[in-house]
Formats: sequence, C-alpha cells, structure tokens
Amino acid sequence: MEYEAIEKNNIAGVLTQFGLNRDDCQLKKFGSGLINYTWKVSAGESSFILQKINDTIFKCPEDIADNIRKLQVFLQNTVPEYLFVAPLPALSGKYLVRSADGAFYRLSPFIQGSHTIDYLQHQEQAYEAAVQFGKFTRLLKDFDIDGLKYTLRDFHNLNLRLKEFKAAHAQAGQSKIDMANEAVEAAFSNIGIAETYEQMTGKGEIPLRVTHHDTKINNVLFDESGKGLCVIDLDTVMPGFYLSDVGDMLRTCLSPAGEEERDFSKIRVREDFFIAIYRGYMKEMGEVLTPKEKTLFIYSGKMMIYMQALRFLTDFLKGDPYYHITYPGQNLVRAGNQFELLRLYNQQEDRFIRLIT
Ligand code: ADP
Ligand code: GN1
Ligand code: MG
Repeated sequence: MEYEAIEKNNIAGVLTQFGLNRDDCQLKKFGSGLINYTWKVSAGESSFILQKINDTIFKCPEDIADNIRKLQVFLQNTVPEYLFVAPLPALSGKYLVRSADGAFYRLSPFIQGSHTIDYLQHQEQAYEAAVQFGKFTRLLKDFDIDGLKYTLRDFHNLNLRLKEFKAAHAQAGQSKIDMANEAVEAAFSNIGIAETYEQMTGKGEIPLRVTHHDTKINNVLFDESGKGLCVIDLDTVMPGFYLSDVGDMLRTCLSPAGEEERDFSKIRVREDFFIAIYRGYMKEMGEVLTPKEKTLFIYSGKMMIYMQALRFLTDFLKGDPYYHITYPGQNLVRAGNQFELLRLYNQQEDRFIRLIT
C-alpha cells in the first residue's frame, strides 16, 4: 500500500527529472531490503533501479550521494574495470532528485542478468559474497578515509546499541516486556560481547577502513552462473572496522534459515559456510589485515549477531519505528531468531578456532 501511494503521488515527477516519461515505464517493487523503497523501472530496452531513500533514517541523503561519488571517482581512476554500481546523474547533473513532497530519489543502472539471494544454498555463494566484500575494502585501502562522511553516526557502535536497548526496555509497557521476556533475558546474558567490543575497539588497536556496514547476503549481485558480480547498497559505506563486514556476512550466511524465519528449529550454523567466508574474505584481505584484526575474525560474528538481535528487540520494544514490518510482532520474531543464531554460534566457537588456527 505504501508503495502504491508513493507511486501515485510522486513517481511521474521524479522520473521526469531523470529524463524518463512515466507512461513509457513499467514499475515493479523490487528486492527485500528493509530500509529504502526500491523499484525496477523498465523503459524499452533499458532498466533501472529507482530508490526512495528512507530519510527518517538517513537524515542527510546528500552525504550518501557525496560518499558514493567520491568512491566512484577513486575507483574509476585506480581500477576502471571494477564494476561499481553508482547512481546516474539527473538532467540537472545531480545524483539525487526531490519529489514534490520533498523526498529524495536516485536512479541506478539495473545490472542486467544479475540477481540477489536471501538464503544461501551452496557454500560457493558464501565464498563469492566474501570475495566481493573483501575486494571492495581492498580496492579502497588507499582511499583517504577522512573524505568519507558518517551517513549514520555510531551505526555499529555495539555499546550504544546496548544502551539504546536498555533505554527501550526501561520505557516499554508491561505487555511488551512480557512478550519479549526470553529475548530480553538473552540480551542481558550476552552482555560480555559488548564488553569485549569496548576493549577491542576503544584503544585504537585496530584501524578504520572503508567499510560497507551492510554485508548481508542480499547486498551482493550474482550473475546467472552464480558468480559474484559486485556489492550494492552503499548507503552505509563509512569509516569502520572490518569486523562489521565479516560479522554481518557470518550472520546472514551461516544459517540455512534467514532472519525472517519463524521456526527457530530451522536455524543452524554451518561450518563449511564459515570456512567458505573465511577463505573468500582472506583471499582478498589476507595481506591487508593486521595480525590483531585477524584474531577478531570469529568474534566479529558474535558481535554482529548480538548487535542485530539487540536492534530488532529495541525496535519491537519501541513500537517498530525503524524496520519495515509486515505483521505485528515481526521485530520480536527477528530478535528471537537472531538470539537463537547467537546461541548456536557461541556453541561452535571452539570448533571455529580449531578450523582457522
Ligand atoms: P535496501 O537498502 O532497502 O536494502 P538495496 O539497495 O539493497 O536497498 O536494494 C534492494 C534490492 O534491489 C537489492 O537487494 C537487489 O535485489 C536490488 N537491487 C538494488 N540495486 C540493484 C542494481 N543496481 N541492479 C540490480 N538489482 C539491484
Ligand atoms: C537493514 O537496508 P537493508 O535491508 O540491507 C539495516 C542493516 C541491518 C539489516 C537487517 C541502514 O539493511 O543494518 O543489518 O536491515 N540497514 C540500516 O536485515 O539500518
Ligand atoms: Mg539491501
């Protein structure tokens, strides 16, 4: 419904600004992202991805556009053959346009023959995704990180996420607290993960790198043969720790059931997928990461699963202001799902240590 309302009121004017005529375009709601609104636009032989940026979350969409443009210029100069999916300029020359109601839109080329996946079936898919995310950070290792704006401040600051959870918990009504009882307990019993975060990141012992910050599996494009093509969803590319990128891959690739799964018995932690991610990422980043960073590879999975569980739980307790939902209680299901994944991940930790050391 939301999509239909947006289409009815805004899309024609937005397309005009990109030189497209609404009557010549077919629009289809596209993908399964939780933040932006995304359409595939087909216009004769050409296809595009049109996105309405969620400016409740991204308060300064221009910063995203600036960041992407800077990265694009750097990559064009250093590795022109690299497939970097950047927004197209509008007729005005700008990379963002505004609709009559003030919302921000961008248009990118649709990568022909590409597809995304929400659940992995083969470990090769995990390997390919890890290669793509590792390659992205490697190719940008000499990019001047100070040139990047923080599009979401403290986005992956685990201690802040914990604080936000505690505040939401303190303010939530009793019925929500009762419903979330098990998840809340898991949130408190895993607090040690946040203490480690403080120790590891607080002292400047690990470097800031160009970090994607949203490496879930549906942010990689695959070609028809299943080979990784490139990474997408660049809204959160900012200075950060590599832990964010590896951790979110582990979070979204290890289990055959994704974060939306309501039957938690389907959640598993697959060792062969862990190895595939390790190999894929290290193929690209093995010579770039410092020894200290390498010691945190396994920890990164815990950190990101825990953080995501806290974020879903916080959103549930606050009445779902952040993540799109399609049924009541969905954010609590997502949180419970992630805490189950965390429990299984914690159980496997010793095996993982043996596998990669
Ligand atoms: P969100 O921030 O909401 O996750 P994304 O930028 O990830 O938005 O886009 C949502 C989905 O649209 C992706 O998961 C992918 O399936 C598809 N998509 C986005 N950009 C492209 C592109 N340039 N070519 C093909 N598909 C794309
Ligand atoms: C959001 O945009 P999307 O759907 O790829 C979120 C990520 C979460 C993810 C959980 C800006 O990602 O941080 O890990 O949902 N992005 C933002 O599915 O908050
Ligand atoms: Mg996405």
